Amino acid sequence: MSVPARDLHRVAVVSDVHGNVTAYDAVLADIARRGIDDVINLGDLVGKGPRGSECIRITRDRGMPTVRGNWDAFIARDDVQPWEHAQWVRDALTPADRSWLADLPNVHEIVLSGQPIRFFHASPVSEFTRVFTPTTEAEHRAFVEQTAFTGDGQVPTIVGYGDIHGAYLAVDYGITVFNAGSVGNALDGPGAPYVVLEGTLAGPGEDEPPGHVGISFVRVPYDVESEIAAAEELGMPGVEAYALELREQRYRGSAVSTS
Ligand SMILES: [Mn+2]
Repeated sequence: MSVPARDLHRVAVVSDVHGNVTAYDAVLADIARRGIDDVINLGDLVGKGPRGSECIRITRDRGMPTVRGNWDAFIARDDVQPWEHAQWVRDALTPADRSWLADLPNVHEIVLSGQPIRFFHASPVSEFTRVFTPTTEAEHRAFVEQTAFTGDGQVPTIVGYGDIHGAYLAVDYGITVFNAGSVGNALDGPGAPYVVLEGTLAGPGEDEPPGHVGISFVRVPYDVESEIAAAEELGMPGVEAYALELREQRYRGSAVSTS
């Protein structure tokens, strides 16, 4: 009988880069060092940090599957932004950057080891609907709901998202939920976090159950002071709040959004 290819394949998952090129470069170098080619981006490429356009260029050049974050959506949508920092972020993007952001899909799906895995920025409801770590069965089930936002593909056994800037893993009720954390604006500790998924591209054989998917959390140190200096040099409004977030992982930004 023929045996399907069972080589392990690895996929890196990054999220919430937020214009922080220094952290993004460090994470992508770490991913490359591990020999991983596939990278999925869970959105919020822009805002909070100064170099959104460069983050978009890096992401597009690599052809990374990317879903739309809340910042991506409102920065791309509104000519006039509600506060100075957001206006500055928008004005620093090219028209091509903005239309690329606006056209991003809201969900991305892959299969590893025969398990459907779904990715979105914040929740299956929208990129603006924030959810934290699930504990109850109902909360776990909410992550795999089929909505107008996610479509009606296979019900996932694993869900990955970003948005809350805090990495975690919650496994229960047959549903695995992970948060990739924020590469560019982590609020759960120093460094730039991301996730590596490992499984087979081939599904299980007939009459075999789905295989296992490995989930690893990585944190990469990067030069925070050099990133803050870049933001200062570019004259980014709100640089003091940005510096506090990067140095101390303490949110002190605008009252409009916490992440
Ligand atoms: Mn974010």
